[in-house]
Amino acid sequence: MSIAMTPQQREEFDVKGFIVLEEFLTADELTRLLEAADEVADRVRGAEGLGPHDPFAVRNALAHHEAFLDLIDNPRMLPLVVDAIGWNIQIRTTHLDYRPPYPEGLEPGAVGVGDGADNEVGYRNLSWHPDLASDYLFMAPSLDGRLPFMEVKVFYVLSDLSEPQSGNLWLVPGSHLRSPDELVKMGRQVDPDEALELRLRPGAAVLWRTAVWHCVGPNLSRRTRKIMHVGYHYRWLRPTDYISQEPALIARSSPVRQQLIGALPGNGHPLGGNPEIHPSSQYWITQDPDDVPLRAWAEAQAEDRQAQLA
Ligand SMILES: O=C(O)CCC(=O)C(=O)O
Repeated sequence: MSIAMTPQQREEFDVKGFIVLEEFLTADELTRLLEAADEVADRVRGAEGLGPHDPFAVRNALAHHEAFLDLIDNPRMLPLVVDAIGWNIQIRTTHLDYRPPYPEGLEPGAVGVGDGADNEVGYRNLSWHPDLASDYLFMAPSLDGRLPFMEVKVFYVLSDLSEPQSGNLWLVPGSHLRSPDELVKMGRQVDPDEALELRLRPGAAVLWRTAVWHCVGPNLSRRTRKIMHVGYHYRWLRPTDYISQEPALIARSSPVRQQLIGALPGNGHPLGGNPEIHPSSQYWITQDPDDVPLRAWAEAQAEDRQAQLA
């Protein structure tokens, strides 16, 4: 049973591949995240020797600021995430993208093609792509050429992306149902009628299947693009941002948060009760319910919801 998603949201998520939630963040959450983004940006620029106009992204952002960490189990978003992908999940990636306006004279390529001077000087994610699919990552045979459902991300809009060409996220609605090979055969050029430039105000969030073809448009505005993505995938896949998080971070986290940051909250052996003769990863078939606290959490939420509806 769904714990938060409405039937209409479920349909949008299944058919288009994403759900837009305008004004999702409260004013306080947004202010805190923007302050965090600027603080982390100052630190990263100092550490990497970057100038004020250089774009950059920070991965494993949750380890860089408490405001980013708090996003992973945001109490209004986590129920939607669990409805979308289930409870046996962890964070694959959390990333902050900080993209100042393009310098004067920098010529962007066509949207999604990645053939402009902006691509050459290192602006990232300008070409259409689904996540978790490329010739060096996932070109394994599949049932019908389509990507299996592996993860969702939540895109949080921190700066104003309501005007076109402000470094907006572009999506091809419904493309999670198409084969990545089709995109390759199309020369990664998408019919403009099929592409959607999301125009969103600060505080909006988008829960999306990352198999949806997407890209970032150029930032020809006068504002820095500041956004976060929080990616959740199944615990039996490996995260991209970490092997394991810092022990101190794990120790001070709640059990649900421990699960989300890739730890096993219970005291059992990660390979189960008979690790020598019959090892069985507890990220797969979990014997101790305390090792997957999001399950009990989701079941309690579902019961509450049922009681409310009765
Ligand atoms: O920065 C963005 O909004 C999109 C990032 C992206 O395309 C990716 O991480 O695969």
